[in-house]
Amino acid sequence: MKEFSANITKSILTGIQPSGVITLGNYIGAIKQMVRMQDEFKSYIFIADMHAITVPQDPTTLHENIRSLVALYIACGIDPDKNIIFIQSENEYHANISWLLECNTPFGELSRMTQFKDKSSKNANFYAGLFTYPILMAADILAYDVDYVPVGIDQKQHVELTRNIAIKFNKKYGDTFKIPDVYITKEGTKIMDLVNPLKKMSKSSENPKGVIRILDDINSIRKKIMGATTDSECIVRFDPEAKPGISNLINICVALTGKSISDIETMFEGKNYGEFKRFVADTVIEEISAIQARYQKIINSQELDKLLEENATITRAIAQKKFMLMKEKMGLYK
Ligand code: ATP
Ligand code: LTN
Repeated sequence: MKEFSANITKSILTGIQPSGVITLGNYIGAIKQMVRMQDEFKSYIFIADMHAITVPQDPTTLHENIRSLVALYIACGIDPDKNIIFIQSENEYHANISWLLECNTPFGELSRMTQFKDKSSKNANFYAGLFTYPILMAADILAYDVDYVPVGIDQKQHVELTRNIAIKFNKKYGDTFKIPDVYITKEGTKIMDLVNPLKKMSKSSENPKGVIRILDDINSIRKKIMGATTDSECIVRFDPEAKPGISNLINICVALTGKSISDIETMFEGKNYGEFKRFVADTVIEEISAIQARYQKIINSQELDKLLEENATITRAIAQKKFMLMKEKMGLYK
């Protein structure tokens, strides 16, 4: 059975929605950071599939994306021996805890969540789960008594709600939850869309030419990079305002090679954009093909099933204990 190293004392938990195949932007901006954190914290990383269904999903695609995301994380360097990687819906106690928390969350406070206001204003036919989503997130977090919750700034309000729910619950029923702190993941380099470099590269983008997905075929990755929007200056120079396309390609190189911006500028002094793009494509392809090779070994392996089963058992036991404690505190039948 997996155990965290004894000299690591602080814990983190974070969830990722399986809303599509991850992009080069997700890899550079989020996953590489998680890989760096895994030596410092006990890390619970889960696939938030129950959060994903708060908006309509195609069941077949969703099903594939869940397992694929687990395999991709491991292929990208998230070490299953250092992290507990699990699937949210495999642990029914998240939903059970969520219900008990729903009955302890003021409606007014939940109504202030800006993500709900944004998402519900875009489509009038939304479901109740979109509204109660932050309480499920509170359940995910509070079940594990973690110290920190690493999230992007857009999720900060949900973690603050989690803290408020936990503080009030502890006051009302006695000590039940550890109060977690939000850990705002420092904005890694933001990778931009290759066709429109003024827009973030995003999983849900409509134009596939601007987005590199980690599972894209290698030839199409090369084509996308060779076709990336640039400018007419023909000098490889970092200037995000005047030259967003070239600066984005420089950022990709910096993130993947560890070279500095000026190293890259010097390397391509007097050379044309074609040569620079070939270098970018080679660099990206080298990194992505290594990930894809590892992914292919993992995706259909029985070890992956075993890992997910084992981690479901571990996390179920932890969350069940918290659920039983909550039931007892709230006076439910035990
Ligand atoms: P969606 O299109 O579904 O909104 P997304 O690709 O924008 O998805 P998120 O799921 O919102 O990505 O974010 C997952 C993580 O990846 C976050 O930590 C976020 O900061 C990071 N991330 C997303 N896009 C980029 C990007 N283009 N550059 C750097 N980091 C990114
Ligand atoms: N809502 C988050 C995903 C998420 C999460 C969590 C993050 C679900 N439960 C618990 C941290 C902790 C998102 O959409 N990125």
